[in-house]
Amino acid sequence: MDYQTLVLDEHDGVLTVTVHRPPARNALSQQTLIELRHLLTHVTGPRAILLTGSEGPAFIAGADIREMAAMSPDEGERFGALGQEVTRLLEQLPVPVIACVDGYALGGGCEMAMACDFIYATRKAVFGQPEVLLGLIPGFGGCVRLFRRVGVAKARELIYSGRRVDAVEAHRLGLVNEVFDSREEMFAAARLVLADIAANSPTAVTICKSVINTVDGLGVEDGLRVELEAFRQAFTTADMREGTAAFLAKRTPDFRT
Ligand code: CO8
Repeated sequence: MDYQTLVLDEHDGVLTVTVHRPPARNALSQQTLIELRHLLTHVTGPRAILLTGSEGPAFIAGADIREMAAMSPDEGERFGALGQEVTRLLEQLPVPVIACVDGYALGGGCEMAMACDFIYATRKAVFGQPEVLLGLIPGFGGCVRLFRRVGVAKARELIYSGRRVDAVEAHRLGLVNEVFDSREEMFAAARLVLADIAANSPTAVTICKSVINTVDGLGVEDGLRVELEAFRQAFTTADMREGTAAFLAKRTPDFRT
């Protein structure tokens, strides 16, 4: 597929996906979501993904309001389902995905960021779910994911009020892992943490991601059962044999998977 609204760049196994619609503040049009769906269902090879927006005032200023304004309820539902599918694809990729947020991450932009494993941001970042200001509701998973990150009371406050929070407050709330002074510092730190992750067993990291996704929303008993099954799975891998042997031999592990 020829991507019109995404820019891709792969370096050292890290694929940077940049949403690029500067005139619309990188808003998610149907075209952008179809491109993201295509990319995420076909991507093979990178050991990690960075999701960002093209440089400017916004990371992603939400779903495309111009397109939504003309949609029937059926079309709106199809659009919502497409956005949800993209967030689920991001969340379920077997490799780590970091959102690098510089500027506005509003509505669908905040929802895309929350579908990533974690979020790094610049001081310029602004987060919010302002859908109710438009007579809409968060439809790409905001009602489902925000409270898991910031707690249910804060999520209610943010979603009902449509209030925006800056990067420092988003960090305090646990929505953002770290705040950086510049875009360059943010990307450098993201690459550094991905290098740390890459030094570990890729299989074990993938299993951890799958367990965290699966237990999200389960009770403790069911969650522990899922974790135990995955723990058993880790024992079947060559990485586990190599990692434990390397520790005992006081050498660096050589993970092949
Ligand atoms: N969609 C379409 N166009 C947009 C969007 C958007 N979300 N945001 C900005 N634009 C466009 C503007 O219309 C404007 O276009 P034009 O130049 O043709 O007039 C251009 O981008 C620049 O916008 P501004 O002049 O407003 O730029 P500023 O830098 O002053 O402000 C803001 C940037 C703060 C991001 C501001 O543009 C803004 O508030 N945008 C809207 C933010 C918003 O409300 N987002 C939530 C949208 S709803 C949503 O995401 C729902 C997700 C779930 C959908 C489920 C479907 C069922």
